[in-house]
Amino acid sequence: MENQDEVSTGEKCRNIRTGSSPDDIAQAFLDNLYYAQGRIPVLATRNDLYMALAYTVRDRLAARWVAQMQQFRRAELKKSIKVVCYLSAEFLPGPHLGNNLLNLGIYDETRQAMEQLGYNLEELIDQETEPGLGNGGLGRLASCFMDSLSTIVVPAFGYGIRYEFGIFDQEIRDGWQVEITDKWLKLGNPWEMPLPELCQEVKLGGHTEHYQDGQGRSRVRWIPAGVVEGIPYDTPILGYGGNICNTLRLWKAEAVESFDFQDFNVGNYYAAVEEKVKSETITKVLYPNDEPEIGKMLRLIQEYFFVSCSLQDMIRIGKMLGNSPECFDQRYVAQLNDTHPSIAVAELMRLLVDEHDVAWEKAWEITQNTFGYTNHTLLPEALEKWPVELFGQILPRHLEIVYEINRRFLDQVRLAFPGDEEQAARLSLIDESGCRYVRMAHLACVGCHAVNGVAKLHSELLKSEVLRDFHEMFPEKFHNVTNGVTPRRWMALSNPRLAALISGVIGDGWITQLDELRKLEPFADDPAFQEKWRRVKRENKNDLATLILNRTGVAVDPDSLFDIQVKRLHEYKRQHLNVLHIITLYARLKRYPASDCVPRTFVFGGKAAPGYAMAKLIIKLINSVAGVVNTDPDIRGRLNVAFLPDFNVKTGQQVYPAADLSEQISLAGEEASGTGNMKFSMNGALTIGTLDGANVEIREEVGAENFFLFGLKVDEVEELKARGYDPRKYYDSNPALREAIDLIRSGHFSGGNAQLFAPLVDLLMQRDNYMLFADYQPYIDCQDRVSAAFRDQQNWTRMSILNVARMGKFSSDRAVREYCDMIWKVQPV
Ligand code: GPU
Repeated sequence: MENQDEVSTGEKCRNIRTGSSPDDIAQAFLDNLYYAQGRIPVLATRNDLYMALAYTVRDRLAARWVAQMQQFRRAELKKSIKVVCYLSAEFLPGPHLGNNLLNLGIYDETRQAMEQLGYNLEELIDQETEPGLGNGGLGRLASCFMDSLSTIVVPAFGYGIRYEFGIFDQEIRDGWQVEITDKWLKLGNPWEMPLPELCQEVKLGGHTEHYQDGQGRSRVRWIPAGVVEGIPYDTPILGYGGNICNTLRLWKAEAVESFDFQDFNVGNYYAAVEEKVKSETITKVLYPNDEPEIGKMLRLIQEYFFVSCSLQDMIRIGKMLGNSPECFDQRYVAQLNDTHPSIAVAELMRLLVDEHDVAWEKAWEITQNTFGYTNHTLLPEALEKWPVELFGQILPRHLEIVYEINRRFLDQVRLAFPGDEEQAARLSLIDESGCRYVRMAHLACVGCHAVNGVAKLHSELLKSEVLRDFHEMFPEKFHNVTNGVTPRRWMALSNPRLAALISGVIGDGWITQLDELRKLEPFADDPAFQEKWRRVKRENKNDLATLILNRTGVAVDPDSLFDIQVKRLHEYKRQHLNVLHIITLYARLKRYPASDCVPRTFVFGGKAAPGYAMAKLIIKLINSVAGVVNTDPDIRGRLNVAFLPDFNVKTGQQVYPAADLSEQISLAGEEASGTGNMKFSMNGALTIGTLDGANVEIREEVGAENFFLFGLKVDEVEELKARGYDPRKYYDSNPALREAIDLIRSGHFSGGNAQLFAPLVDLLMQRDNYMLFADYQPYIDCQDRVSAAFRDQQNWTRMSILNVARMGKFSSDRAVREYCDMIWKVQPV
C-alpha cells in the first residue's frame, strides 16, 4: 500500500497510478476518463465511466503484475521454481472489476471515491459484460483454480482460447430458449493486454516427409498445408490480499501475412482476404455444448491451436531464461482440464523430437512428467474421440506420433497381460470396433503421470468403470481431488451481508482459511445471531425477488421458501423431476384448496445446448408450468415459478445468496462433482440431493441431519438397470405420479396442445434413462420433509448456520493445495 503522507509532486503523480485513498482513486479515475477514454464527466456514458474505473483498477494491478514477472524471472534464473500451467479450452472468470477491488482491498475506498464524484459503484460494476468463455462447471472451475493459485501463491499460467463470441446469451421467447450471439468484446475489454510480439505459428494439414539427417538419424518433417498465427492476450489474475498476480493467457487466431499467397493466386486479393477470414474462424466462437459433438473438424483445430501456442510459448519462455528443452519438466507442470487439451501429449512429443532434436525415450519421460489429466465426466458418450481420417487430415504428424505411442504402449500391455488381446483392444489409443477413432482419454491416461476425478465417488467410479483397464495397468497414477470454489467471489464478493455478519463474529480469516468457518458453530443456537442470519437471507431474497420481477415479470414473495435449481439443462440433472414436484403440489392444492402448504418460489436458470432438443423442451415445460401456476387464483400466494433467463456467473452471484433450498437431484452416478452445490451451501442454503458427485462429501461434512437426502444409490441404479427398469410400473402404481404425467400429456400446461410435450412424456414412459419415475416418490416425500422443516424457522436457521460453518473443505484453495501436493509436486511460495 502507498504511504498517503507522501506529498511531493512526484508522489502525487505516482498516486494517480498507484494510490489507494479515496482521493487518489477519484483523481486517477478522472484522469483515466480524460486521457484513456477521451471524456469529461458531462459527456461520459455509463460505459465510459466503467472503462475509466476499470483502467484505474488495472493501473493498481500493474505493479503487482510486473513484480510477479520479475520474481518469476529471478526464481527461474535460480532454477528454484516450477510453474503450473493450467490448460483449458474454457475459462469463466466472471466480471473482473468487483473481484479485483475485493482482492486489492480497495472496495470501500473506491465506493467512497465514486460517491465523492456522484457515481454509484455497484452500477458501474454492473456495466461489465462478463467473459463467457466457457459452458458451465468445467470452465468456472478453471477460473476458481486461477483465483486460488494466486491467493495461495503458486506461480501459474492459465492457457486457453480468446473466443470472439463466448457462450450465447439466452433469451426466453414464448417459453422457448432463443440463442443470441455473445458480443462480449463490443464495448472493449479493459482487462486484457494484447502481446502481438509474442505470437506463435501453428501448422495445419499437409503431409510428413521422413528423411535421414546429417548424422544418419531418421527424422520427420511436417509440410503443412497452411499456417496460422496465435496472438496472446493477457489478463491479470490477482490473488486475495494482492499476494501475487498470475496471468490468464488466451490465444486469438490470425492469418499469417507472410504466408505466400501471391505465389498461388497472383493478384488475387479476394482470396488472400478469404484466407484471413478462414484463419480467424478458429477462435471465432465457443462450442456451446458441455459434452462434445463428435467429429467437428473446427473443434479439433481449436483444441490443437491453443495447445500448440501454449506449449511453444512455454518453450520460448524457458529458452529466454536459458533453459534447454531437456529440462522442460523441471520448470513446468501442465494440467489438462478434461481431454480438450489432450492433444498436448502428442504435440509436446512432436516439439521435442522433431523440432528440438530430443530422443524419443527422453521426450516421452519429459512428457509424462509434465502432464496431469483431470477427468470431468462418466458419461461414455461424452468421452472425446476423433475419426482417424479427420485427425490425420489436420494433424498428419500427430497421427504418426499417436500410432508410435500406441505401439510402444500396447507392447507394454501385452507384457503385463500376455495373451489377452481383448484387454489390448480395450486399452488401445485407437478404437477399432467399427469406424476407427483416436480415443483422447486414452491418450491422456497413457501420456500423463497422474489421472484424477473431481469428487470421491467420481474418482472411485472412474477406477471401477470408465477407466477400469487403465487403473489395472497403472494403479499408481490414479488420484482424487474433490472440486472446490473460491470463497472470494462466491461469498465475500457476492454475499457482502453474510460476509460482514460472519466476519463480525469470527474475524475475516475465513476468506483465505475457509476452515475457520467452524468457529461459527457455537453461534448456531444463539437466537440473536440466528435473527441476524435470517435478516441477511431475507434481504438477499428481497434483492433476488426484484431481479426476478425485472427479468421475468413474475412477482414472488420473499417470505416464501426459495427453492432453486440453476445449472446447465441436461436430462441427467433432472430439472424435469423438479417440475414433477411442482405439478404434484399444484394438483394437491387444486384438489384440497384449504390445505396448508408452505409457500414456495421455484427458481430455475440454465442454458441448453442449442442442438439438444430435449433440454430445450424441458425449458419450455418449466415456462409452461410457470404460466399456469403463476396465474391460477387458487394458487396465488402459495406457489410461484420463475425461469431466470441467461444464467451466468453474474446472475449466479445474485442467486446463490438468496436460496433457502438447493436442488442437486441428478441420478446417482451421473454428475461428476457439481460445484453449484457448494456455492449454495456456503451461502446458507440447505441441500435436497441424491448421493451423487460432491453431494456425498457435502453431506459428510455438514452432517446427515442437515441435508435432505433421497433417491437411488449408485449400486441400486445399477441393480435396477440389470433387473430391467420399467418406468411404466411406477406410473401404473403411483396415482400422484400418474396425475402429474397425465396433466402434462393432456395439454393442461400447453393451452390444450397435447402434442407439445409428447416427446418428453413418451421418453419417460418408455425408457426414462435417468430414472425419474423410480426416484419420484422418495423425492416428493423428501420435499414434504423440507416443507415441515421450513416451518420451524429456528431449527432451519440452525441448520443453515451449520451448513456454512462446515463448508471449509470446499474452498478451491484446498483443492489447489491437493493438486500441488499429489500431482504437481510444487510448494506454494
Ligand atoms: N463438466 Br466433461 C462440464 O461443465 N463440462 C464438461 O464438458 C464436462 C464436465 C462438469 C461436470 O459436469 C460437473 O459435475 C463438474 O462439477 C464440473 O465439470 C467441474 O469438474
